[in-house]
Amino acid sequence: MTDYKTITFEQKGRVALVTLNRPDALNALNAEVMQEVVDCFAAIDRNKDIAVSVLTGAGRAFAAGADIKEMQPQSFSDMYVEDYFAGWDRFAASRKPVIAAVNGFALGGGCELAMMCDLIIASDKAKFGQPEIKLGVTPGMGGSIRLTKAVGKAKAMDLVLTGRMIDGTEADRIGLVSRVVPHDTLMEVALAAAEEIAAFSVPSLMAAKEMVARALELPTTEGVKFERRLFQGLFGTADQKEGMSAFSEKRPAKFEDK
Ligand code: DAK
Repeated sequence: MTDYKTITFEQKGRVALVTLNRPDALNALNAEVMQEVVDCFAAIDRNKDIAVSVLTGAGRAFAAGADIKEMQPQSFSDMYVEDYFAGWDRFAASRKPVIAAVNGFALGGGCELAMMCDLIIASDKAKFGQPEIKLGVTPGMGGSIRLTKAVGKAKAMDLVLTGRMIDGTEADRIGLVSRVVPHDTLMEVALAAAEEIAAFSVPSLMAAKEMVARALELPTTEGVKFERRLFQGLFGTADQKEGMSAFSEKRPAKFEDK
């Protein structure tokens, strides 16, 4: 789980820290990065000792988008037959919570990757944008749908049609990010948030993630039913008994992810 070329993986207690590590190319996302990220997060989902992950980028960027040099020569049939970049759907389907700690440029596929995560904590020096229009294309990794759901049509059209960048503070104001923090405190805040979440029971974290994610896709009555079934199911866990007993006994809960 540590033998990667384009990313780094560290484990800090129940928190995984995954860093996109092509700083000379501003962490541009090529096929190798995608495969390594997908493999790494599949391993995190299988690892019983990890509850939460933080995804960040080395150097000046979170990720400055898909690798333009890799994409430039490709034809329609290359893209279509290989289903280029479809692997990112597997990352988006990760079952444990993922926090994007956005340290710099999050452009194009980099902004879309951040939006696949569950929380986005941004540095005030971060730069978000969907500049694909300047390359003669459009968002292709879910940006048109996830961005529009996050910030609404008016702001999404502005970003997608002009390709302009916004900073972390504007991204916070329009609802694209969960929190914006001073640049120097980014990793401290992101890891503290991850540790706070990692103290909870993994089955309830997975259920919470799944229900909020489905809320964006389901009609209200179906979403409420889906939430209720997951909520009811958690009464089959030992951690529900422990969490509620600990409350009554005025002591901290000791969860076992069971
Ligand atoms: N791809 C490849 N290399 C990149 C890159 C990228 N996206 N972004 C930066 N680099 C490289 C630069 O080429 C440069 O490399 P060298 O020339 O030194 O070899 C190095 O990183 C440093 O960049 P700059 O010299 O340009 O640095 P500056 O500070 O001057 O400018 C910048 C920073 C972020 C403003 C600029 O680098 C920039 O505009 N980068 C491109 C941003 C961009 O357009 N991003 C969107 C890419 S398109 C798909 C799904 C999704 C996608 C595609 C397909 N399918 C499902 C099929 C996604 C598409 C995209 O994301």
